[in-house]
Amino acid sequence: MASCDVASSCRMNEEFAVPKDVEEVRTAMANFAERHVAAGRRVVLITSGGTKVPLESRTVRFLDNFSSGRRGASSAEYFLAKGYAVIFLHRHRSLCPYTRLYTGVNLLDCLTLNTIQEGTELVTVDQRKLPNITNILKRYQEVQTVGLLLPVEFSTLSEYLHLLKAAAQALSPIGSKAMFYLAAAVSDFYIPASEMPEHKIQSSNGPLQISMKMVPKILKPLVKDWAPKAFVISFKLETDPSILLERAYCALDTYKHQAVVANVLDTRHGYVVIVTKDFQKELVLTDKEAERGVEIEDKIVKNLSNAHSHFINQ
Ligand code: 9Z3
Repeated sequence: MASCDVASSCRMNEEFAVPKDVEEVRTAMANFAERHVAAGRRVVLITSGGTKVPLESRTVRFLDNFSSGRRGASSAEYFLAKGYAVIFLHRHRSLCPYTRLYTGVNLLDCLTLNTIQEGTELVTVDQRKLPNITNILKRYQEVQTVGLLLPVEFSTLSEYLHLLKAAAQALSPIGSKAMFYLAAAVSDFYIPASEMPEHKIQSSNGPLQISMKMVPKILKPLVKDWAPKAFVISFKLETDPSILLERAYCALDTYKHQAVVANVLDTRHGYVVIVTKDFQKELVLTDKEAERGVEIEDKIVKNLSNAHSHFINQ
């Protein structure tokens, strides 16, 4: 993958529209991190879901990166169970912690309306249609009561880039207590605002040819300048297994961060390799584990939170 240097990060504001609420979100993230570190917790920023790259300013068409958000959402639950406070920077309408478990369920089919007396109605839930709902609800309410989860949404690549930069700056003061777990699927290509047609591209003009620029590699300034003491993990996604490890080591070597989680699209929920400068560890989910409802994210989070402890103590 080619890379443009985001040291030219001044270009970021020109070519990627700044989201209106970025300052508010930065403050919310900084306060969240400060409060939880004061209470003895570590903070993980999880990115999740795919970025959207518009082809027109008044967008009808866009280029999307595949990610359901399951990896990020389930990892968030395991980090919360380990005592982390979680900033969940995710694609609008991708999977979210806890609710992801019920995405296949039509809520209205689980509810019954009972008339208790005239004018008083009670809605009841059929728990058989929402597996394990009491435990999940208890866990969700504990998380909400303590305010352990801060959801932040993005849709476009521009929003993702600016919000990730803001998060890095907000978490910088907590140093090594911050972890970045970058599971979002981020576009490598974009059309700069200055070159984008305003209106819907007309098919009457014939076949479409698009030229896209390389997206600046935001990991470089994140590791080097914005949050230099943090524990940073990126994800490497390939479809060809034969180049996976080579690409993962290449990323580690280029960005000098702490770990890469390498996965192949088709097998991503059953097999990953964690690559660091000190070790390479394969994590496999057996069929038996899968039947028992074990998820590979449980193993990923265990390994990485241990590595984070080691990093903090160093
Ligand atoms: C991943 O590799 C994630 O594990 C998946 C998770 C997106 C495959 P799902 O959300 O899938 O559970 O459906 N994320 C990183 C993808 C990415 O864009 N990586 C870039 C690359 O590989 C580097 S930042 O070049």
